[in-house]
Amino acid sequence: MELEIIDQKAREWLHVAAERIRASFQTNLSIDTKSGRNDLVTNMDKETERYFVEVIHEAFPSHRVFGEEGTADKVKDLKGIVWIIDPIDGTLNFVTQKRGFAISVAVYQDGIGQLGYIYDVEKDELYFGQKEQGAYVNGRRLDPVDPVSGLADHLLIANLSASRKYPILWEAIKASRGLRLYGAASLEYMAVATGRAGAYLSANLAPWDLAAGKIIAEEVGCIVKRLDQTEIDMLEKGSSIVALPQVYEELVKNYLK
Ligand code: 2AM
Ligand code: CA
Repeated sequence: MELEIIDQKAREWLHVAAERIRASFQTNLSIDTKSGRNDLVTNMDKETERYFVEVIHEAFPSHRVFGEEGTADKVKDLKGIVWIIDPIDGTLNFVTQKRGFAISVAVYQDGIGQLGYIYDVEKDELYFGQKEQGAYVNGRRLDPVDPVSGLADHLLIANLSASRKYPILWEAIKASRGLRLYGAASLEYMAVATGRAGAYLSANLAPWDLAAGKIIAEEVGCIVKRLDQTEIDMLEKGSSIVALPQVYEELVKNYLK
């Protein structure tokens, strides 16, 4: 029952947050750098995270919030209900293009992903997945992914740092239909979940980059792991692969062993 109320609230808050982000298109953003000149944070990243933290704490005082921009709680375990939030995934796209970014919100209960939301604000597309209840985009149910098509049938998404650490991945890209890069992990997860790409590989993602994507992608039959094929620990940064089942088998057997 509580999940139903959480779901209702999450949708309400996502729409408010998206509207505020859209309104910010007409204003001057204030942009700061974090770890380097292309690691950006804007006032909208911070304001959007602060908004979620405030409304979640007010509506559900026992829930904790784990997020990117430092306004959330210091989360060291996943006991109880923890919201894992990236207020703007794809900040560089947001700043330079005003498209290709998303709000990513996930609800984990005792470490298990229950609800995942990825809102492509510019396209007005809300992806949603609920554990064992399927996945949807704007209310339309997503089909399970194709379990038999392989690497040669699909585009691959891989970020370049992933291929530097795993040079053999260039061979996998050659064996695929080609390389694509979108610059927002959550939307790259959705490209695989909707069958527009066979896999997305990244050397370094944070929990908030993939927490919602993992729930949604697994609901349609994708495999989600670290590049070394271990399970993802939602408290740690690290590599990630999301792939259609047959593409995963081929990547592991031929390129990631
Ligand atoms: P962000 O826009 O929220 O920072 C770009 O390839 C993708 O990787 C985006 O989803 C981006 O999220 C994420 N990303 C960029 N730099 C990162 C870093 N240092 N650690 C983890 N994720 C990062
Ligand atoms: Ca972010």
